[in-house]
Amino acid sequence: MSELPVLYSFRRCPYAMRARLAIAASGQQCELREVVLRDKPAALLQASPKGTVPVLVLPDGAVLEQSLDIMHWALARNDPQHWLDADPAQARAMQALVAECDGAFKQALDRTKYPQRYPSEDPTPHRQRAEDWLVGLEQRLATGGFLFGPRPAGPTWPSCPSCGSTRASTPNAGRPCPGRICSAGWPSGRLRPCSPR
Ligand SMILES: N[C@@H](CCC(=O)N[C@@H](CS)C(=O)NCC(=O)O)C(=O)O
Repeated sequence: MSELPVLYSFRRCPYAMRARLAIAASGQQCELREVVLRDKPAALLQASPKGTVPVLVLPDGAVLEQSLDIMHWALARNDPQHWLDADPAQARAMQALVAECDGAFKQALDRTKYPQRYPSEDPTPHRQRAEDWLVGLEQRLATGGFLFGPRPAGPTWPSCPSCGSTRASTPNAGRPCPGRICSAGWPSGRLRPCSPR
């Protein structure tokens, strides 16, 4: 058994990204095991048979197999940037936004990015739904600087990898990416508009 927690991750997975972001922000040390999704290691499947990443295996053998659980594990240990600071009403609003991101937005995003997986569905309305949701985020950013006020807290981090993923899905020249939000500002904690491409 490793002395450090072991994080099974995939570089481009937005769920793994947010887990890694929280772990980095909290300063927790982990052993990072990058996996190939089409050839998952036996140790990952043994720890978490559902076969998604991220998965965090703690030194005592406990397994966290949801990205939000991993984020909360890390930030509960150390939250120097106060990502989790919120009054109860704000915390509920943040959770609702993350649920939208992981639910309706993700469904629309998948149907936009991978139309071949949904041959009986027209991707156009799904793309519109995804864009509408991103425009809502932009309106929040325009008023507060971040999604919930003047500093990066709560859902800024869980949702920004998915927003970046939307941008990555629209490389067609001449068309603005949906919602124009991109991930260019992560290191400084800001989401900011990206230029059309
Ligand atoms: N609800 C999970 C979702 C994780 C998830 O769906 N990860 C994708 C990669 S982005 C995955 O591992 N899919 C399995 C596969 O493609 O085989 C979480 O928040 O951790």
